[in-house]
Amino acid sequence: MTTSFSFPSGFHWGAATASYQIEGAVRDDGRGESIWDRWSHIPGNTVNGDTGDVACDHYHRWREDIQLMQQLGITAYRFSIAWPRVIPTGTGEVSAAGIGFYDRLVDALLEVGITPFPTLYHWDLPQVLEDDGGWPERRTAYAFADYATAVADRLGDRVKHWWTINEPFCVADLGYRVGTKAPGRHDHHDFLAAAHHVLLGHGLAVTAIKAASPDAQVGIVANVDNHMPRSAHPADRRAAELAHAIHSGWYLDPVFRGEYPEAAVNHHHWDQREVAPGDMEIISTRVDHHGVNYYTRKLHGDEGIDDLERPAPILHADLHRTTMGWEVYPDGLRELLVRFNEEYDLPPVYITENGAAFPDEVVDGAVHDGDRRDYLERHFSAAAEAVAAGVDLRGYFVWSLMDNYEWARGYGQRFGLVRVDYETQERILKDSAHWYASVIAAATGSIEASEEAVDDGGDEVGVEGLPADEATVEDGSVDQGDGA
Ligand code: IFM
Repeated sequence: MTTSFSFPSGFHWGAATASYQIEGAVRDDGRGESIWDRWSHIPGNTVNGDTGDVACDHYHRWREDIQLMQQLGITAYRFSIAWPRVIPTGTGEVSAAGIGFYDRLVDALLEVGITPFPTLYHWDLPQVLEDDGGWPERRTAYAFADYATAVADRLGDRVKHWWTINEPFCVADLGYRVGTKAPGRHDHHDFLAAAHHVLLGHGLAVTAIKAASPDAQVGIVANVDNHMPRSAHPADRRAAELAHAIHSGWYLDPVFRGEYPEAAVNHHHWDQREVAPGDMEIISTRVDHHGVNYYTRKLHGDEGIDDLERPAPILHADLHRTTMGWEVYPDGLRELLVRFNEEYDLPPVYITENGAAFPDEVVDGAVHDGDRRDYLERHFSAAAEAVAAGVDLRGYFVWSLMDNYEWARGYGQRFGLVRVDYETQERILKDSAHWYASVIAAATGSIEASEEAVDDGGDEVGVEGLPADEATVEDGSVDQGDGA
C-alpha cells in the first residue's frame, strides 16, 4: 500500500512536548513549585505514584534531544515554557537561570534550522498562585499576561510563533471540576470561573506578546475530540452537539465569536457573573493562527448525562484503540477541521498535537511500532484531505517527540517517536521515527524527486514503509521558510 498526502510548500513538520512532561530538574536553578509538583506527590493521584521530578531529564539533555530532532529532520518544535522556572514566585522577578534555559534552547533550535513554537502555559501553574486562589481568581489572568510579557520581552526577538494556553478544557474542567488533573479540585463554580479566566488570560497575553514583539504570531491550542451522533436520530444528534458545545464550543466560540455557546451555558447553569464588561472583546482579540489537538472521536446517543455531568459517550468493545483507550478514528480529524473552517473565521491552522500511545517493546535495540506509524499515516492523509477541502493548514506537530510523563497516567503511556528508557535515559528512535524522517525528507525535498509523484500544486508525498529512499516527492525545491 502506498499512502500519499499533499501539503502546501513551507509546511511545518514538527513534534511537540511540554515542560513538566519532559524537563525534570524540578528543583534546579531556583525553579518554583508548580501545581503538578504538589499534586503528583499526593499518594493516589497518579498511576504508580509517578511524578515529573526526573521525567526525560530534558533540562540536562536538551542538546542531545535537539540532535534527535535533527535526525528526524523536523522543521519546527513545539515545546512549553515552565512559568515557575521563569518566575518562581508566580509574579514579579524573572529568574535569569530559568529564562536562560529557554533562551539557549531557542538559539540552538534556530542554529539548526528548527523553528520554535513555544506554548506559554501547558498546565504548570506556580503553586504560589494556586495558593492565592488559582485560575478561578481573575488576578491569575493578569499574572499570566505579565508572565507572557516577561517571556516575550526576552525571546520575542527570535521567537515569532507563540501559543498562549494549551487545552483550556483540561486546565479548567479537568483541573477544577473533575479533579483528575492538578490542582485536582472538584468544584463546579471554580471550573466556570477558571474557564473564563483562562480565556481572559489568553486574550490579554495575545496583546502582551504583540506589544513586546509586534511581528509575533499568536494563538491558542484547543483539544477537540470529534463528538459524533450514533445515528441521524434527533436525540442522538442533540447529545453529540451538546457534548461538542461543552468540550470545544465553550473555548472556541469566545475566541472566534466573542460569546459562549448558549446550550453549554444553560447546561452548566452559569450566570456568567465573572464576565466583566469588555472581557469578551479581550478574549476574542484576533489571533494569527490556531492550534488543534486531535486524538479521537466520541460517539453519543440519547444515553443521558454521565456522572461528570456530560452527555455520556457510548462505549464499544470492538473498536481499535490506543492504550489510552481512545478509538483510532482519522476521519474525525478531517471532519473537525472542515467543520471549524465552515463555522469560524479561522486564521491559519496547525495540528499542534496528534499521536498515539501503544504498547511498544524493545526488540534487539529497536521498537517496531507499526501501529503508531499507521496511526500517523492515516491522520496525515485525513489532514491532507482537509487541506484539499480548503482548510489553510500550515503545520503538523506529532505528539510526542519522545515518550514522557503522561500526567496522572504516569510513565506507562508511551506516545513518543523516540523511546525513552527512564532508568538509563537512553533514547532509541522507533520505527515510526524513521518513517516520519522519510516523510519529512520527501516533503522538504531533501531526497530526490520521482516520477511517481502527482503535480497538484503541493508537495505530494508517497511513502511506502522503510527505508527513507522509498519516499517520493513532487517538488524538490520546497520553500522551508516561515510559511505561516
Ligand atoms: O500528553 C498530553 C498533552 O500534555 C496534552 N494533550 C494530550 C496529550 C496526550 O494525552
